[in-house]
Amino acid sequence: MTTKLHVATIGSSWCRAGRSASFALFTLLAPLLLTGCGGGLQSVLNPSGPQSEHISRLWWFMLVTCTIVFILVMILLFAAVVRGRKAFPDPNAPPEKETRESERRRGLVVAIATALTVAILFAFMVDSFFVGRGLTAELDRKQGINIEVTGHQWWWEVRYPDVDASSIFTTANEIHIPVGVPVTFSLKATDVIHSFWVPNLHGKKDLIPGKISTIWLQADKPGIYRGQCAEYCGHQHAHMALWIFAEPREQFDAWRRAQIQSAAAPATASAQRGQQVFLASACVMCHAINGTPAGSNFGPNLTHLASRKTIAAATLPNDRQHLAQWVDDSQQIKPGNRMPPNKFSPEDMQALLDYLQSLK
Ligand code: HEC
Ligand SMILES: [Cu+2]
Repeated sequence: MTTKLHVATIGSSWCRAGRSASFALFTLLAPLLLTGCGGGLQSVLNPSGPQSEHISRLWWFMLVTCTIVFILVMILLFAAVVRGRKAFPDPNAPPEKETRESERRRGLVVAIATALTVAILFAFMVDSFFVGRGLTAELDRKQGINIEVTGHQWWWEVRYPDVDASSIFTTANEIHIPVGVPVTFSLKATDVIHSFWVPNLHGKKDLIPGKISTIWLQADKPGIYRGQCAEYCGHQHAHMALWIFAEPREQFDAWRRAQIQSAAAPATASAQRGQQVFLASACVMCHAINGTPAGSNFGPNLTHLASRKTIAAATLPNDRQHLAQWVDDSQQIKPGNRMPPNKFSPEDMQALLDYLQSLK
């Protein structure tokens, strides 16, 4: 983004002659800029796992080959225009008779160009076939961990299954995974089709109501990767993002242990009052806080809300001010989302915020 703006600013300050050059440069660089210039948190060009490595290699192979072909075609076209002008200086004079020799030469050039085109397209096909095989072959290594992701309008429900029922937990929009471990995602949808896409780690995979699809990925570098719903799913489709936190195993295990716990009992008088406000209002119709009577899974599970960096599918930072705005009237922020406004007295609101922020 910043790079794009930067280039645009430079472009506009150039003189007229420089402008067409800067436009050409921009056109050449546009694909790179659109993908975030390779260093991005949400970029196909910054592969951080084996799958995305395959995909980005194929991408570069196609880009470089097509660029060379494009430049060659332009050079030949230019040469043909220049030569054509020289060949017919007088537009009214009849063209020279073609000799058999030059006709044969042209035929040969066309044949070579056709053969090259077929060879290049064939190379693309073979390479994308092997990339496709590489992406699915590793699925057979059914080790590692499983995560279930359900797409809702417009947020992601994330469930960590376990053979031990007491270790199962549910969170939302922020997915922690261990580095260097294959992670199998089971993808579901309850309303419309969504698509799970974390470009640094893998390609897209649709979430289709009534069907479970799986995608396998692995993060080789620790880091935070942004993902996004990649299938138009209604009004707030653009605000349906997610974060993947790829962490060293010990850090992941510590996070997991904390998430399994029920919510901490409110420690202060204000938080206690906040809990009562929560339990006495509509929140319990839609949200679960494990360890309290609130058990609905219509909306995101709030048991460890305060451990998340963002709320509302990566739309807002998770701080007191944004939490207050969200609870008061989330429709101002994310119009059409499935949470109604809530009107509280200032004291009740402060108590509720104290409680929500205590849910570490
Ligand atoms: C009719 C159902 C409903 C009610 C009632 C409701 N919510 Fe929600 N809430 C949702 C849904 C759905 C979302 C997800 C919205 C989105 O991101 O698109 C949500 C999101 C949230 C979030 C953000 C969670 C996250 O991790 O992104 C918080 C915090 C929250 N609600 C708190 C409350 C509180 C507090 C109340 C009661 C005062 C309440 N909600 C009442 C449905 C509801
Ligand atoms: Cu979606």
